[in-house]
Order: sequence, then structure tokens, then C-alpha cells
Amino acid sequence: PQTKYLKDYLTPAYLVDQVELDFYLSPTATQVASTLALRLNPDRNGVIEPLVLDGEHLQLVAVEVDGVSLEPADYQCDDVSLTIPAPPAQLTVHIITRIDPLNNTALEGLYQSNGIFCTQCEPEGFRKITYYPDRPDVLAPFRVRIEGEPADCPVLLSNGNLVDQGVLDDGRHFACWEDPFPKPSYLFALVAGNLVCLEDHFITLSERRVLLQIFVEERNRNDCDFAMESLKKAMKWEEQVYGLEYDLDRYMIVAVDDFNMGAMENKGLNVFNSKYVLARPETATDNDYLGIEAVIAHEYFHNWTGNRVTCRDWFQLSLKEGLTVLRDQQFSADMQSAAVKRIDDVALLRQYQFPEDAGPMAHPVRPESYVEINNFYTTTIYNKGAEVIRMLETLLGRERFVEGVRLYLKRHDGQAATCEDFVAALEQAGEVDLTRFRRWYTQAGTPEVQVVCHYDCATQTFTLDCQQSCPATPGQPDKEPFHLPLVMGLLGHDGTDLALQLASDEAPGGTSRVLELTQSRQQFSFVGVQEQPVLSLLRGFSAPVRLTMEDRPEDLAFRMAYDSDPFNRWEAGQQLSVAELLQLYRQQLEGQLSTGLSQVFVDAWGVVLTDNEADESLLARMLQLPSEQYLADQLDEVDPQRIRAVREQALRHLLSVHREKLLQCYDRYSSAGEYSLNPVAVGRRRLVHGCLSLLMLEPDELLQDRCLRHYQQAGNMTDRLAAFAALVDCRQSPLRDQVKEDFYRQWKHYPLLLDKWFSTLASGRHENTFFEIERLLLHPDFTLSNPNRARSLLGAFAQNLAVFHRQDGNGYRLLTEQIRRLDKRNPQVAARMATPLTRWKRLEPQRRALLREELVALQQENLSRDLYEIVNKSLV
Ligand code: BAL
Ligand code: ZN
Repeated sequence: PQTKYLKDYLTPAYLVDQVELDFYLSPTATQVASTLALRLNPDRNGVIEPLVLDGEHLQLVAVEVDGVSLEPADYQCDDVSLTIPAPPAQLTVHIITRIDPLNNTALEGLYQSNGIFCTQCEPEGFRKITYYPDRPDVLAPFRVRIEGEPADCPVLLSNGNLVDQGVLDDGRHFACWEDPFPKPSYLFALVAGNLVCLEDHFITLSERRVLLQIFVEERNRNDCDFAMESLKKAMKWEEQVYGLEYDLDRYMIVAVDDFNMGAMENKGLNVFNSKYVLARPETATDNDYLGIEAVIAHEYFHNWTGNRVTCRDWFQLSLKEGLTVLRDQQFSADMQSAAVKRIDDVALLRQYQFPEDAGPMAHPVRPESYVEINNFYTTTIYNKGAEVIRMLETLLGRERFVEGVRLYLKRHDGQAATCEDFVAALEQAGEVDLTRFRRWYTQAGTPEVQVVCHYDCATQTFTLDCQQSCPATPGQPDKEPFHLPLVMGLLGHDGTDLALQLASDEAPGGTSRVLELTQSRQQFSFVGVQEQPVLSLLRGFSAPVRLTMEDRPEDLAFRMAYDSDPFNRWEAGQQLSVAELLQLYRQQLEGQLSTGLSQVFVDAWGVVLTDNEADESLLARMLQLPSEQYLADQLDEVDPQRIRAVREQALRHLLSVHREKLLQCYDRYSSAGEYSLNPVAVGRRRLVHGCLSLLMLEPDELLQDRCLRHYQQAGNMTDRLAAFAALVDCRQSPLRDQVKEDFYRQWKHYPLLLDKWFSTLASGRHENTFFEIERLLLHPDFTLSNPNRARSLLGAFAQNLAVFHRQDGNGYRLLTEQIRRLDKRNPQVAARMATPLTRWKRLEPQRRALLREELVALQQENLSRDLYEIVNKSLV
């Protein structure tokens, strides 16, 4: 497979003025007739070039140019393209292809899922439907006619406005759709099938009525209300915050069970993984609800940041994804507990993106090259991309930031833009110099910031000495300093924020400010500081860096109690926990006697547990110890089983000291009531479930019975699943098999809950989990053909670090074997599933060798381009 480079970008040789598509639907032999009005790109100055159209897995039936049918000698056709060597400068091409949606197991292009035809064209799926210049900088208006059997496909949908429909003499029926907004092929969508439609409407700021429709299978009819409400909230929020309105008369969402991604923002016709649409309290957890709210908003926000202004090429993917993730994060923060949303976003970044940035697949937010673009829908592009734009917001302030985004959209409306276009607009609106800031787009790796503080009592000066560096990443041995906004404050002895005055300021101003670190080393001095303060740095996680400060445990405990920035309250607790856990880890490794957790930590944790005032969600997050993955990320040679052991040791220690308080907290908040998603109710459930899961580490019979009642009497899935997870982890308990069976029996016909059944069992912490996973692979309800199901078992397994990284290497063998099988069906999902295999270099030597062996064996095989790239890069 070939590598594509950003530096090789060339404008398209031909532009498309109009696309007409005619679909004759049939499960195994759909015929696609395409008529393209093309012209030579004026930037070619009339110098004719061959017309190269992308196409894969297509059966070519006929080609005509300007009404004249071409003979095979007039064109070249291979596995990836159709070339007309010397076309006229302006031409109409008519192409007929045949495709097989039913056997399209890769779920790219047009495929059939549960009898429903649907498409996924981003990034390069359109070329599996017809021959086309399948690149995002070719924008054209589309007219689409779909013809199908009314019995199988009563609903026929495509982008834009419905302009005609009817029944034909032979009993088939058709619908015609017209999308007035020129769009790239990746935003094309078609859906056809037996679907019911839920309708609502939204009145825009300028009082246009927009029809809102959610299409689902009949059995899911009652599960769409929350998605619809979320859509309306997102539409309103975007008007209020960004002043942006929806532009078509109709907005459609379709939910399908078989989908590679979470959802897709096709113009006017979003296709969703049903996981991000369907919800009612009995079947969806709080996190499912929050996920739906966020993804519905995300896809909606793409209408401006992605569709109206799209990407010039796929190297610019973060232009739309980073920005849209940031916007969905802002939206969710406004809908829920903002502090906890930020904590969760940062935890996610650290859990997935930091390891990616430190591993063999590390790439800049704007990559320079790729083999398979599907592999670049990464947490770096999405989540780090969002962090980069968040830093711009911090540097500019919300108002100027919004102005900058609006300027960018105005300037590039209807165009395919670049990350540079975006930064330039923000630079202008913000009247700031972003020269150094641009390095965030070109340099990979997580910067490391070291800060040493000094308080001089005589001069009442507090100085921060900041240094930054960034580790080498593939192809980038040396890095230039980044432009980092460090939001900070100083706490006095009573925990209040002190007024801040830099040496260069005339007077003190404010209690929180942004320090801009732009050099590799920089000092900042505050004057008039009358007492030795405690520094609160990187508030709100204002830059995606690894920060090292020599905090004393007492200072961390102090910040945990008093920091006015809730993120940093949580962060202080995390740092304290990490230090404690790593100490236990090292003691174990060196065969020393364990000292257990320090009193400072155990007490501070107890104080949080009995805090009756703070946001319950925040408390629940503060009580959670850092994840195993995050701990692993702090070590050079990881033994995942040892990490699990010390983390459990710490949990048991906390349990032994605070058992009574945990029981009280559990009792206090576990009263059942009407299900509500308001932040207080969500927070209470989080707290209750945190207490329950800890208590169930050492459950007596009484507690097991309570947990069983919690499971049985739960009025919602959040409560039920928490109790279920706690019970199935009690290996010795007779209740384990009982609830395992019960859950299965109750929900076996509801795919999203069956996914939860698989993933909860695969996340088990007891030693037999591996064998349970082996048995589950043979379960009649397990299948690799549904991405959600494959992820529910294999994804949960690979994230269960102590089980996956068994010392005998059987965990690696199991996963690679499944990935091999999956690669034959669905390369995109197989490659994604292979991510955990790429992390071998950071393991302790024995596991490192075993995992590497599996990768080397895989490398010898005939792999898809997707998997080939992951395996090869991880072995470099
Ligand atoms: N564009 C792919 C799905 C998403 O990020 O919304
Ligand atoms: Zn997106």
C-alpha cells in the first residue's frame, strides 16, 4: 500500500457542476446510474488532463461521454479507478455500475443492515457506489432518484428536499431528492427501508419552520423522544451561542444497528448508530443519555463546521472534527455539570489520546501522511484537535473566539478549507499572534511542562519557573516550543484566591489569569504576595500537557479541599492518588513491605466522601481512583496485573477505613424515584454506584442481598446495570449466575442491552474472566458482523488490562485471532480493534516479547490496507 502525503496536494483536475444519481435498489444487484457535468479546473489554464474517477468494488456496466458510449479501448479501468485519457474540457459523463449492498460487510458505501439500505461515505465510501472524483474539495449539487420495492422499502430518503415521488406501472415506487447546497461526495446519503418516522419541528431564529424527523425500525418507535429533545436543544444552543441557524427545511436522522462509527453528518440526513439515538430509562444508562445528547449535537453542529465549510483534503480532518468536538463539549457543559464534563473530557483524553501521542501511531493534529485515512479518525484528530481549539478560546476569550469562528464560516462558506484558514480567521478576529501556536498543528506528542515555584518572603514575590519540552515522536525527533495558555491562581492559607499582580502589572487584577508560555523556559513573578501561597496551575486543564510540579502531599490535599477551580480540585486528588499508587507499585516490584496508603490520602478521601455540599457528580469523580490505563501511562515498563493488584489493595484499604461512611452515603442517596437526567440526580446515582462498587469488593451476605434488591427493584438501567456489574464480579456468590441469566433473559431481544451484557461480563475483574470471554465468543448471540457487538466483547476485553495482558500471552492470541477474522469482513473496525496491540513497547519485557511475536506473525499475512498500516507502524 502507498503512503499519501499532504505536501503532494494538488487541486482537482476536474470540477463537478451537477451530479444526478439514479438508484435501482436490489439487495444483491443495485444499479447506480450517475450523470456528472464536469469541466476542467480553470486553474489548469486549458491544459487537458486525464479524467481520473475513483471507484472500488464496482461492476462497471456502461460509460458514455456526451451521449456517446465508450468502448473498453476508450478508457482504462482498474481496481481503484476509471480513467478517460483525453476528455473534452467540458463534458457530461454517464456511468452505470452495479453493486451488492447485502454482501457489503465492510459497511462502507451502500450496504444493507437488517433489511435497511443505508450508506456511509466518509471518508472514501462514495467510490464504492459509483466512479467519482471522491475527494472533499470537489463540491457539487446532487439530484437523487431512488427506485425500490414498496413492500421492502416504503421509505426512500436522500439529502435535501423531497421534490417528487410516485408509483410506477410495475408496482415499484420512487422518490426524488434535491440538495441545493453543493457538497462533497462524502456527505452523500441514501436510506431505504421499512422505517417509521417520528416528527417534530423547530422554529429558527428567523422564524423558519424546520421539519425534524427521526426514522427507526418499528420496534424502536418509543425510544426516540430524548434524541428529538436533544436535537431541538442543540439547534437552539447553536443559535444562542454562535448565532447559526439551520439552512434546509428538513432535518432527518436515521438509526441503524450496523454502523462503523457513532454517527454521520450527511447533509440533512444524518445516519446514526442506534446506540446514539435510542433511549428510555429502562434501557439506557445516564452515560447513554449523555452520549446521545452529545452525538446528536455533534452531528447537528457539523452542518456548519463540516458541511457548509468542509475540508480541503483529509489531512485537514481536524478542521471539522476538532472544532465540532469542542462545540459539542461546550454544549454538553451548558446542559449538564460543566465541571464534571470537563473532568470527563480530560480523563478521556488522558486515557486514549496521551497513549496514542506516546505510541507508534502518534501524529500531529494535521497529519503529514497516511496510508489509510480510516485510521486517522483518531482521538488526536478529534479530542486533541478540540483541546487545541479550546486553547484558542482561552487565549481569545469566548466573545472574540465566537467572532473568529463566525469570520471563518463567513469567509469560507460553500468552500473546502484548511486548518490554516481557520487559524488565520481566529488570529484576525482575536488580534493575536498565533505564529507559534500553529505548531500545535504540525508537531505530534504531548508537551511536558515542569514548574518550580519560589516564594521570597522578604520581597513578597512568588515566582514560577516554567520549562517545556516535548518527547520525540515518529519522524519528529526534535520539537520547537509550543504556545501554551496556563490558567492559574494562588490560594491563601484559608483557601481563598489571592489577587494577582505580575511584576509588569500596575495594580493587582483578578484572581485567575492566563500565563502564556511560548519559550522553552520562562519565568513569571507575582508581587505583593503577602503569604506563602499554594499554586493552582493549569486550571480547567487549559493546555493538553503533562504538568510536573513538586507539590507536597499536604498542598495537594489542601487544593483538593479548597481550590476554587473544580477541575483542579479533582486534579489534586488524582495527583495524590497517582503518587500513592505508584509508590505501592514500586514497593511491590522491589519486594518491599507495603506501607499501604498514607494517612494524608486516606483522610482526604474520607473528607470528600462526607462532603455534603459539593456537586455529587464531582464528588463521585473525586472518589474514583485513577484508571489502570492512566497509571500504566505513568510507567516505563508496565505490568498490568501488578497495577490491578495495587489499585485493588488501595481500594480495599479505603474500604476498610471508610466502610461505615460508604454505607451511609449509599443509604442517603439510593432512594428510588422518578428517573430524571438533571445533574443532581445523575450526580447522586454516580455517587451511589461508586459507593456500591467499592462496598461490593468485600460483600457479606447482607450486602449481596441489598445489591440484588438494587438490581431487581431498579426503575432504570443506570441503577440496574451498576448493581449487575457489581454482582457479576462476585465470583463466589451464588447470585452471580442468577443475575447473569436474568439479565440475558430479560434483554436478549434488545441488541444495545445485549451489548452491555457482553461488555459487562468481559470487563469482569476476577481471574476467570478470560475463560468467560472465551465462552462468550462462542455464544450464539456473539457476532463479528455487527460492529457494536464486536466492540462490546473484544473492546471491553482489550480494555480489561489485567485480563488482556495475561502473563502467558493467551490474551494477545485471542485478540489477534479475532482481528484476523474481522479483517476479512470489516477492515476499518478490525484496524480500530488492533489499537491495544500497538502498545507493546511500554510493557515489561516478557509481555512485550509475547505481544510483539503476535504482531510479527500478523505482519506476514495478507492484511487489509487498514490493518497493514497499524501493524507495520507499530513494529517500526
Ligand atoms: N464525520 C464522521 C462522524 C463524526 O465525526 O461526526
Ligand atoms: Zn464529527
